[in-house]
Amino acid sequence: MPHNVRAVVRAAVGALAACLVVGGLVACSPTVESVEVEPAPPDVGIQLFQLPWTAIADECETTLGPNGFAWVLTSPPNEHIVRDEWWASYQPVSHAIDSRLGSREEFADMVERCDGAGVAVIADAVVNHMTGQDTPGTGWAGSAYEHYEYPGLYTDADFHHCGLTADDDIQDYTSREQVQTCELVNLADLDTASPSVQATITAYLEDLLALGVAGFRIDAAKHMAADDVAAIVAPLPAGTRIMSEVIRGGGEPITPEEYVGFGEVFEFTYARDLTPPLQNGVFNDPELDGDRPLHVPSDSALVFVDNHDTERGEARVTYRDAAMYIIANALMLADDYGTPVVYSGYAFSDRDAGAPTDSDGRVTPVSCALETDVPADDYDDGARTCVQTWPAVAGMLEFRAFAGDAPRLEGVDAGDAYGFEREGRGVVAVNVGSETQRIEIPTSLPSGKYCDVVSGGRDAVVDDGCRGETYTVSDGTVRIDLAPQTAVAIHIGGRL
Ligand code: ARE
Ligand code: CA
Repeated sequence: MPHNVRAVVRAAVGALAACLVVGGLVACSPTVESVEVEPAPPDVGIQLFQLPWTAIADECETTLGPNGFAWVLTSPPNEHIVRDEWWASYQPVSHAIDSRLGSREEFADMVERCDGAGVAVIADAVVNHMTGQDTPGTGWAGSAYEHYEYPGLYTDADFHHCGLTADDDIQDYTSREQVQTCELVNLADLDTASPSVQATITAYLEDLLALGVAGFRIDAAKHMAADDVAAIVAPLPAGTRIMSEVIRGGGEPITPEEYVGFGEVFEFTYARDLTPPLQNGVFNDPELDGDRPLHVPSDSALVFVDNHDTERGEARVTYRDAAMYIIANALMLADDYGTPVVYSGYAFSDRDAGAPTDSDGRVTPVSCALETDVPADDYDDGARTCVQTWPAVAGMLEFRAFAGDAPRLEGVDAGDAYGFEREGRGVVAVNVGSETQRIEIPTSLPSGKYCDVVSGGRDAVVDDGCRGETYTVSDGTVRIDLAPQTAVAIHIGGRL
């Protein structure tokens, strides 16, 4: 790019950025007279699975903050059993913040640097259980343990021995008692109704809060009575975010609704509903009043395309199919339901394979800011997917900033294509078929040319054109010819 052009580009980007920061009512494009838009930084999180603290700190500064993520969900920070599999993280040996993802100092430094970049940190809190090891051992940070003995922390009396199944393992998810007092895959199940156990767990969460975290994912929350979780988090400061993992299960008595009284829950139905239309091309509008059947209310819902469990299980759309993954993420980020959590992990062919480590077993830091090939056509096992840097994802966060709380309008169906408007703010359209498909979407966006943020990414307006594709709104309609398996999104802040 010649020098003078780059200067103009920077000026154009600067104008947009100014309008983002200033707040108040500002016209975001010099050519739009009648439309005043205040883009609001969206509440969008990202799960950076098994990424070390030093690398997350870098990511906050180089990719998450600049791309507009409000918070990052880390993997569990606790001392854990010594094993190569990623799931060693989910077998706590103590509540020391010392793991193969980093030391306590590195964790504290990460929180500080992320805060400085405008990104809050949510820690994954594994508090339903300790290890699932039948033989005694020594944890990552040197703590000795036995299955039901964690010196200085928990002793046998602090654990459930449910006596309801042959090996005390959960066998029947339709039994509330089994799910909450028996063992999840042999993991020593804490008696979370006990006041002293509750106090020990609360102290762990308070320790993390003292290091500056904004809240917690409560791992395996379904396996603790909602009253127990409520008692554990009650002493925490107001505003602490509590995100319970309660996988909705057909025919199960324990529901996510039980956990919304003290925080948010991951709504697994959302991802399950998102995928079938991508495969069969049959889209239906959700009920457009914010309520959806088998979903918690929008304000309580954390939604995702996939997470570290589902990409190894039920998810049918993952990083492996970047085109469809972009479509799924675009639909989620354009939607008016829930708080989206983007997922970014590493490629694998073995479900259990941990992230690459150094010879001491520490997980290797990787910087996504240095990856230029995103999304990659093919990821080698262990390679980070770096979804936070995919232009389409960054562009959709910008779309969401401009969409604000504008309602989602009735959708338009055209063959394998589907699209909808966020009233007056933006239009998204996807084509999941193998043929190019034309779709015409009525819109109240002002007439003009708009830059697509899926192909162009964030700040897609450059000089007198678009970095990606350009689409025209005229006479209250936008006509889009969608290539096979692509998405398009235009918003009010991206008008030429
Ligand atoms: C590993 C081995 C086991 C071994 C155990 C103890 O795989 O064979 O017995 O260690 O040594 C993760 C891994 C597990 C791993 C575990 C501990 O996924 O493989 O076990 O760590 O290292 C249920 C729970 C839900 C849970 C999922 C996985 O309700 O909370 O199972 N999800 C969280 C995390 C996981 C993590 C754990 C909990 C444990 O996200 O990553 O496990 O901390 C229906 C039900 C769901 C049920 C689901 C699967 O859908 O509705 O409730 O989810 O089936 O059973
Ligand atoms: Ca339990």
